[in-house]
Amino acid sequence: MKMKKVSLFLFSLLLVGCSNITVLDPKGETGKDQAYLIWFSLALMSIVILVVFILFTWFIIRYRYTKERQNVIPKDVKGNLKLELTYTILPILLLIVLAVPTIKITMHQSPSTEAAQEKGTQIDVTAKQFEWNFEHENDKEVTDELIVPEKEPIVLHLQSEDVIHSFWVPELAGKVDVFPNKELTYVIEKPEKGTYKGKCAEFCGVQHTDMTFTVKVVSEEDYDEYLHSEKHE
Ligand SMILES: [Cu+2]
Repeated sequence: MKMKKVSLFLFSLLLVGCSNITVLDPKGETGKDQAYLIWFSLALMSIVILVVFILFTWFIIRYRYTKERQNVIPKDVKGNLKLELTYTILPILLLIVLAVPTIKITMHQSPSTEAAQEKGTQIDVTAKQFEWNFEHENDKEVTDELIVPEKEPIVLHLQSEDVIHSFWVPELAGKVDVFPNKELTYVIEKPEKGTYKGKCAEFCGVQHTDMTFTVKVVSEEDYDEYLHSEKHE
């Protein structure tokens, strides 16, 4: 009884953390592709689980111990080609169906190692214990706040000054590891207008939890004005 209470408590703790899964409410194309992969694999897995549980339930009822059958010895079966082919080919097909969009989206989204020439708003991102520095095309530098225009892709040039960090804006994109001495180019496609929370997703030291930032996606006019304004918002 005590165990039950403890596990119930632990389980509710787990659920408390679920209120903020913004990954599943994406606000841009990159995030939408990632969420699609999560839902798609979940759907495929659910089909498998459903089939397994239906068969499982059917078998334990159909072949349960009964008085009538207690002395029955089942027929000796040596292989069943049809069945074996089915449970070999079916999982392979399922894995192929899962692999095609996964590989396509992963390849498309993975950061490139060279300072790749991608079209869009170019931002130099420098991570260090425990802050994010964003440098715009006109050398405007801001800490922990990234303001970008909507519609255009955001091309991030990520680098770390010290240890490995990880760039993550759950509603938009990520996670991308940020390394010292190695620049990565990562593109966030078609972000929608809004304000989003970002964080470091790689434990990087004692104040790792404070390594947060904000991303504001604004209209192109507002971005222009912001770029040329003196004061840092
Ligand atoms: Cu960090």
